[in-house]
Amino acid sequence: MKKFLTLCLALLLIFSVVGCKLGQKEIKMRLAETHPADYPTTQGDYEFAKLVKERSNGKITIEVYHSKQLGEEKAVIEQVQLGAIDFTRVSLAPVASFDAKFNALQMPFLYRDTDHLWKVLNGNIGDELLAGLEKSDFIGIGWFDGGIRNFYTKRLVKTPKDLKGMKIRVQQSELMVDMVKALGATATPLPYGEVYSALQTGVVDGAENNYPSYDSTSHYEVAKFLVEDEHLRIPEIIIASKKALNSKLSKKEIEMVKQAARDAQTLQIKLWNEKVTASKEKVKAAKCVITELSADEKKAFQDAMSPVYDKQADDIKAIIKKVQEIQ
Ligand code: GTR
Repeated sequence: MKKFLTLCLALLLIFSVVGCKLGQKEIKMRLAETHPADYPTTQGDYEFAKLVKERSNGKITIEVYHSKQLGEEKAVIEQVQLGAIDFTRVSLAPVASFDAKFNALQMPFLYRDTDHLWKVLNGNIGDELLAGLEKSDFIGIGWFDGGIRNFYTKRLVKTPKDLKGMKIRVQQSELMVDMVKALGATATPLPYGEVYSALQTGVVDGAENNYPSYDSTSHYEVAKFLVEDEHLRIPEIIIASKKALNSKLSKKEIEMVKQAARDAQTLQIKLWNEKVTASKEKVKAAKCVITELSADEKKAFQDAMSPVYDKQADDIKAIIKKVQEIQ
């Protein structure tokens, strides 16, 4: 009897040790990022991964694969949807092909300022849209700053008329194609990594992006005229695979991960602002021609956007209205 009891105790001990170890098994996950390691979104990804690791007591590790190691954004988003990649930080533009409602958060000239943008993203509208991603097999994790986008070209542009007939690279997004068409230019959707050579070889005459991207991709070397028309503020988004997360993490852990992304925003925004200033100085020093516009001159670009707003479906128009009403 004594022997039997000892055996039972020993087995119990073994099972509890094994069980405990299993419970603590390290979970490794991958996050795909298009930008290089020192870019503000990538630094934000690292901060997010650090917070997740700390808050899971070392159980959950998110490895950041920067510089397109896992592919271009559109292909990566598809992989996330299938569950082959756990997370990605991408621009909202290509995400709208999976859930068109997101166009309501990236219409041209939508936000009055940065404060307006953050009230929308971190408020009910942003939360509801992130939650809606589950229908498309994603989990919306959180937002980063993607700044303001301007056109840059091989010839001087000051008015929408100057863009007429030019070939302009846009992200792989119907909305961005419509935006450039409304300005009388030809839209050429291309993956991010192909833009430099497209500009260099004259496949396109220009593109559009924020200052940090204009700088880090060296597009400024081959498209020297930038016009500060400020047509877009496209948020950066972190999305995850619903399939992968639901199989690897508990509901509580998923909530913790979302909070970690929210808390990583502070550092990402700080680094973003610093980078915008540094990039602007760098491209000016490289003799790029920066054309500043008056409010009236910017309005000419904005006025050209009415057909893009008119084209939106009613449900999207309703969200746009809500966004515009946020004070
Ligand atoms: C950048 C954005 C990237 C990518 C790129 C592009 O501003 O951070 O994720 O979408 O623009 O224009 O393709």
